[in-house]
Amino acid sequence: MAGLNMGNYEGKRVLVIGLGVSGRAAADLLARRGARVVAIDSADSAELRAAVASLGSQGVSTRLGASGLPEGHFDLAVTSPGIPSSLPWFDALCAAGIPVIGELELGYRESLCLSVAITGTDGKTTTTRLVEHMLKHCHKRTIAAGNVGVPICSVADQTKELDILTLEVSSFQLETTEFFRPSVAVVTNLAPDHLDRHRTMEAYIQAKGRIFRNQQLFDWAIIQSDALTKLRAAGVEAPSKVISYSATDPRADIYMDRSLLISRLGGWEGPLLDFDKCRLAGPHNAENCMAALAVGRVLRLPLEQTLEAVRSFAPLPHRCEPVAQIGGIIYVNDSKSTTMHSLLAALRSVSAAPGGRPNVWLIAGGKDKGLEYHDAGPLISQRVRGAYLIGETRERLRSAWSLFTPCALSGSLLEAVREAARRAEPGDVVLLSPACSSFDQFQDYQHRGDTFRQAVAQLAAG
Ligand code: UMA
Repeated sequence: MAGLNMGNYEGKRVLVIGLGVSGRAAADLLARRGARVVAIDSADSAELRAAVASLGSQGVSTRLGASGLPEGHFDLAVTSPGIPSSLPWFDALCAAGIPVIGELELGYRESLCLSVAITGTDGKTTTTRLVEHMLKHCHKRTIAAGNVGVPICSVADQTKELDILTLEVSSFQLETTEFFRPSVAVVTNLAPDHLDRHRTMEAYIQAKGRIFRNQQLFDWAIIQSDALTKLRAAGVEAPSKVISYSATDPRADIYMDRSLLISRLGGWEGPLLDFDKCRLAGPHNAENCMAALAVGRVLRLPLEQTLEAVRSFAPLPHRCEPVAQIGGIIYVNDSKSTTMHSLLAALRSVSAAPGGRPNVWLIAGGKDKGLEYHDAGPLISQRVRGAYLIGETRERLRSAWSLFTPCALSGSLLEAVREAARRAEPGDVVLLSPACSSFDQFQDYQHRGDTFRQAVAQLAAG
């Protein structure tokens, strides 16, 4: 069932908090529904002023550089995902008895089709794009929205023309949901992330678990086995029908044996797909394919067409993306890696040297998300010849890893690429897999990955 158009916003006074893409989309949707919208942001810059200019013509009152809540009563407040609930604004809204929902909840309430929602620590965007590709290949009308960069509020009006909305949802977005109920919910994996915001792994898992909160018995939960164990240990049970999947646990409903993805689900038993025939690579991507196949199964898509779609899906940029081979050295851009979990997946996926000697020159580091870095030590000692560390976390990474591999601090990504290239030999891999977010030095992970590509292109040019 869809979001049911639960709200009547005509004449209501609504406060929107944060004027990034989500806040702007929420303010725009609410204004079109007849609400009297006041939208605030603690920042004030020429860029932001230009971005919010069009909202003024819709009657939205915007306040940049806001340090407190605007005067007067509000019927509702809608927050952006990046606004932490620890912000004093939340306490003030609560004290005033003003209901607070997130932009995802608002967009969901205004949407008019079924939704598939995908969350997890890593692999969310790949799985979301893969499900979108598969649905389109099977002639279903869908749009990918949510944490992929397209706020759900910006597509809510198009949902009446869709069969299914494919949503990537983050722990930040799930924290402020109330009635959000995807018909199919996917959890790709759970590993430490965003601990600077959630503080504990327990709180992070609880936030992710909210994806199931309103599901019904007839809905579906498609959960990677290890994530299922962690959810259950945290007391989160999906009320819906559960399908487990894993590239490493042969007891899962969908599992991997050598390169075969195999189902043991009743009525769907047997090998489904030879993963070696896919354009995606690595066990983490095998799991993303299993999740997509399970979504296809529960949505009753024709198997042959779903298999064609999974086989033809091309890897997304900035994810274990080989960008060049220069003098026998392979350069891999994995800028999307912002957790230890994704760094480990990258180290397992890049090609090994004959005899299994360490052959990776790793470039890592960036903005601190409160993560623990020691656990990667054993795999780093097996795979990494040397690490060049950049950004805010470089000293912390050096103290965590220098027992396992030689570590050097670099002043910039460019310097790290040059140093790694100077030391690398044919058969080696220079891998950018930062395990940290990019915002200390770059606009976002795409900017970081593009900077890596440019540095490699300079090497190639001599
Ligand atoms: N702001 C305040 N006060 C604060 C904090 C922020 O006013 O205390 C303001 C900022 O000045 C800024 C605005 O809030 O103007 C930014 O809002 P936002 O951080 O919610 O960012 P949006 O531009 O609305 O983008 C959000 C998601 N961002 C975050 O979750 C941090 C995008 O995910 C998402 O694609 C987009 O909505 C559309 O749904 C990005 C992300 O990094 C890609 N997500 C995290 C991840 O993938 O790990 C969760």
